[in-house]
Amino acid sequence: LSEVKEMKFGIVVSNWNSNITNDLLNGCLDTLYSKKVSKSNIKILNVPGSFELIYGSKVMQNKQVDVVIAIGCVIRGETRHFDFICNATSIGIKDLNVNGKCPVILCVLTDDNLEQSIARSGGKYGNKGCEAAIAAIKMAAI
Ligand code: DLZ
Repeated sequence: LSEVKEMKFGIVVSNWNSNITNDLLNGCLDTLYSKKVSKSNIKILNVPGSFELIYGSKVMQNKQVDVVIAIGCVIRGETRHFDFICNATSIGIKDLNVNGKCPVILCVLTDDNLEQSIARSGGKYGNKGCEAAIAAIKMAAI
C-alpha cells in the first residue's frame, strides 16, 4: 500500500496499568490521524493484560487489517512474574510476525517503575505510542 489513507489498522490494548496504556493509545491515534488515517480504518480491541496481547493480536490479524499494534505496559514487581510476562509477550508477538497474516508492532513498555512508564507515554522520553504508529505505517507499506 502506498497511500496511508487506504491502510487499515488494528490496535490491541492491554487494560493492566490502564492510565499508561490509555496515554499510549491516545499518542498512537493522534499520530495516525495526523498522517490522515481515517477513524473508519482503525479497529480497537481491549484485552485484560499484556500476556493476552498475543491472542488478541492473533484475532486482530484475521480481521482484514494491514498491520496490528499491540499496546501494553508491564511494570516490575517483587517476583519474577515480570520476566515471564515480558518474555512470553515479546516471543508470542514475534511468532505472530513470523506466522501471521500481517505485521504486529510491539508497543509494550517494560519498566522498573511507574515513573519510567510515565516518561515514555507522553513524558520526558516522548510517547512510544506515537513511535508505534509510525512503525505501523511503514510496515503496512511493505
Ligand atoms: C499478573 C500481571 C502482573 C503482576 N503485572 C502485569 C503488568 O505489570 N502489566 C500487564 O500488562 N499485565 C500484568 N499482569 C497480567 C498478565 O499480563 C495477564 O493478564 C495475567 O497473567 C492473566 O493471564
